[in-house]
Amino acid sequence: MPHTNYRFSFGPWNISEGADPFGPDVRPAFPHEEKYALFRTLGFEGVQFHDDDVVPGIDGLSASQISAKAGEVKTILENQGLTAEFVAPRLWFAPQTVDGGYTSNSASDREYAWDRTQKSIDIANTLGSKAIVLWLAREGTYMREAKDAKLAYQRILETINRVLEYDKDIEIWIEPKPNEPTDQAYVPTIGHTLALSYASTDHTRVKGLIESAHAILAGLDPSDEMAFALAHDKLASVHLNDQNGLKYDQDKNFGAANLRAAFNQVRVLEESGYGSRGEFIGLDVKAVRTQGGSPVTAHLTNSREIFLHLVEKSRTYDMALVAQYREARDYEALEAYTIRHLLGL
Ligand code: 3MF
Ligand code: MG
Repeated sequence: MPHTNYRFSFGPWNISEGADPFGPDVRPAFPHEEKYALFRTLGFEGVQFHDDDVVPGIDGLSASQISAKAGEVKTILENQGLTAEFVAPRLWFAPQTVDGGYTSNSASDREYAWDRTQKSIDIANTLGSKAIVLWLAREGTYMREAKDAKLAYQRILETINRVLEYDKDIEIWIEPKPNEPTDQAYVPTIGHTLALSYASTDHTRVKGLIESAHAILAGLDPSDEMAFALAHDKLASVHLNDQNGLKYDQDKNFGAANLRAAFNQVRVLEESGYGSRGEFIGLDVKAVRTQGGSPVTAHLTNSREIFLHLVEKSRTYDMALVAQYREARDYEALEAYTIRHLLGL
């Protein structure tokens, strides 16, 4: 199999001011417009967007104003040699989304969620991106009795079908996550995602985006989650990062908490030829609050570098030896070999 030449992407939110729920910004604001010039020099050619990353203040703007602003960003991307990977409706900031978007108990709030989704599709088209991403942030509950869960799942499926109907080319990539900000989220795993895909009116356009940390938060192994999507040819993108167990969503650097689990993600992607059809290696890594300077970008270049080192580890993993150990069912020897390989011994 020819070796994949990986393309990398991240979203402008990954270059952040360092605020967390317990404290304000620790670095001066760095406007998105100035971020685009950094991508290529950092080794990235794809940009991931929320609708309001492209069009700030989107709720107060008319359709033509939104389209004009998206057009401006498209020109910036072209000038920088960048590709818009996807646009995600941000359905977790506005007052209309406090109880969720598509699954809100309020009909007018559900309409607001649809409106933002439609706008995201229009922006994606202007940017030349083929997909919207649904990270279903507030589609879930804190108190289980607060929503009719069956109805909620039906509403999510209805929304998917509505998108497929609204635009005959757009793809929907669902990014599952089991919790945070809600106590329990609907669509917590890639299994849920693909069930929705197959239940939709055009499953070929409904795929998954797997974030390593989200799989870990669900108590699952990210590489197996990826393999599941790959087995269905439905892994559209990834958010590689890391997570130190069942805590808040940490978005640590790729490989920083569990190098072996990171290796297995890279190995599974490599073995299936992920990326050979232009799929991006997306990174969703957070700049730590303690890091000085502005903009802070080392977490991005470090994560990208670790990924590439692990690609090398994957390409030099002795598959004949692995086959031999599997055949002999000597998984002790297989594990010892794998660890030695990762340690460079
Ligand atoms: C949430 C996330 C988000 C989504 C992004 C795209 C900050 O845990 O990972 O990243 O990926 O909002 O929908
Ligand atoms: Mg993410």
